[in-house]
Amino acid sequence: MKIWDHLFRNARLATMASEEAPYGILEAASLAVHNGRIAWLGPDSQLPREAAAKNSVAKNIVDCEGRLLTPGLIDCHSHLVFGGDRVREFEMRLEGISYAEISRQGGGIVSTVKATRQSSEDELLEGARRRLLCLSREGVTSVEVKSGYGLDTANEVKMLRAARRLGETMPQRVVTSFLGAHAVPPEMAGDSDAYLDLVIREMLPAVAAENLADAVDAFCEHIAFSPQQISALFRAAIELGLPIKLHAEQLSNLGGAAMAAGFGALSADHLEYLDEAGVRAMAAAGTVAVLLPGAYYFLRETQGPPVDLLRRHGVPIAVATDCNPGSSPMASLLLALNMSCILFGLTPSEALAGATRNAARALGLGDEIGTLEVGKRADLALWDTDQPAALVATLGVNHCLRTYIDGQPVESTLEANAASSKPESTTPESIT
Ligand code: DI6
Ligand code: FE
Repeated sequence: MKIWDHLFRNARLATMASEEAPYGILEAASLAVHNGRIAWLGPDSQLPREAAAKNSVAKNIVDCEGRLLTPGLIDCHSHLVFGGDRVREFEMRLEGISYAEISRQGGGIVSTVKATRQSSEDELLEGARRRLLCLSREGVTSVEVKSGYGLDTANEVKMLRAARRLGETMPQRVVTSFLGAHAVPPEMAGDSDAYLDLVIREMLPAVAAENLADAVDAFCEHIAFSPQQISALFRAAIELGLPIKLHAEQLSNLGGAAMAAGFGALSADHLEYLDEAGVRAMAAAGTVAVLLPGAYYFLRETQGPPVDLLRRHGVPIAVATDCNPGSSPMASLLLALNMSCILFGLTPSEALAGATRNAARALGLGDEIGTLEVGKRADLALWDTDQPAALVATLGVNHCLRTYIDGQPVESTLEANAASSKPESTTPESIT
C-alpha cells in the first residue's frame, strides 16, 4: 500500500504550469504529496479511481473547500540581510535630492555598508528573519538573498553566513547570491578597478570555499561598475561553476543585460533602460527579466521597463521585491505584484507567473519549484479566495491562509494568519 503524506481535496488549483493557459486552472481538484513532492494531481472525480489503482491512503487530508491553491510564492531578488536603516535619506529625497546624488555624497549603499559592518552576524540574522516573516505571511516559500553591504571579505562572508543561517533556521528556502560588486567601499573610493580585483581574487574564492553563494551578482551602473569590469568577475564565477545574474539598466543603459546574457546569465534585473538589442540577447540566452517595481516606485522613476518588447521576444518575466533599505524598503511580494500591474502594465496572470514559474527559473530552480506539477516539491500557498487575480488586485489585504513547504504546514504562517478561518486537517483515513 502506498501512503500519501498529504492530500489536498476540493481545491481550485492554479498550477501556473503552462504559458498558454492563464494560471493553468484545474477546477475541483486534488493534489497528493509523497516524500515532500507532488505525487498526483487531477480532478476530484478521478481521485477514487487513482487511489484505488495505486491502493493509496493519505495520512492527512485537507479539505480546501473550493479555495485557491497555488505554488508557494518565490521572491527571486532581495537584499534581506542588512544593518541599520536609511530613513534620513527618505526625508532627503523628499526634499528633492536624488538617489544618485545621495550616493555621490557618501550616503546610499555606502551608509548601509557602515551599519552592516558594525552589526554582528546574529543581529543581521535577526533583522533578516523579521523581514522574511513578513514575506512568508503573504505566501512566500522561497527567497533569494544577496550580500553586497559588506564590501570586504570578512563582512561579505558575514552577510552570507547570516543568509545561510536564515535558511537553516526558517522553514522557507533561502537561495544566496554574492554581490561583492555592489559598490566601491569608502576605503577604496575612486579606485573601482582595485576593488574589483579584490572581489575577484580574494572575496569570491573565500565565498566559494565556504559554499556560501548559489550565484554571483553585480551592479552594472555609472555609480557602480562597467560591463567590462563585471565581465572579468563573471568569467571568474563561471570558472568556479557559479551561475551569474546582474542588476542592469536600472538608471541608464550601459548594455549590461546583453553582456550578462552573453555569459548565459540566469537573470537580468531592473531593466528600466533596456533596449531592443538587450531584449534580443536575453531572449537568445533564455535569461529571465526580473522586474522590480518597488525600486521604480520608491525612486519615483518615470521610465518603465520595455514590457511589450520582452513579451514580443518571449523573454520570461519575473517580479520581485528588491527588499533593501535604500531603493525598495518593501517586504511585500503581493504589493510588488500589484505594482507590476499598475505601474508596468503586466496582467495579473503575468504577475503571478512572475512570482512562481518564472521566479523559479530566475533562481535556476525551474525543475524543482514554481509550478504545481507531478515530481516538483510540494511548496504551496492556500488562499481564502478562489480568484487568482484577487491576490494582486488588493493592497494590504492578505488572502494567504497557510503555506506548505515540502508538503509540511509552515507554523509561522499558521500563527500569523490564525485569525482567518482554518481548513480542517483530519487523521489518517482511506480516500476511497
Ligand atoms: N540596486 C538597487 O535597487 C539596490 N541595489 C542595487 O544595486 C539598492 C541598494 C541600496 O540602495 O541600498
Ligand atoms: Fe537589488
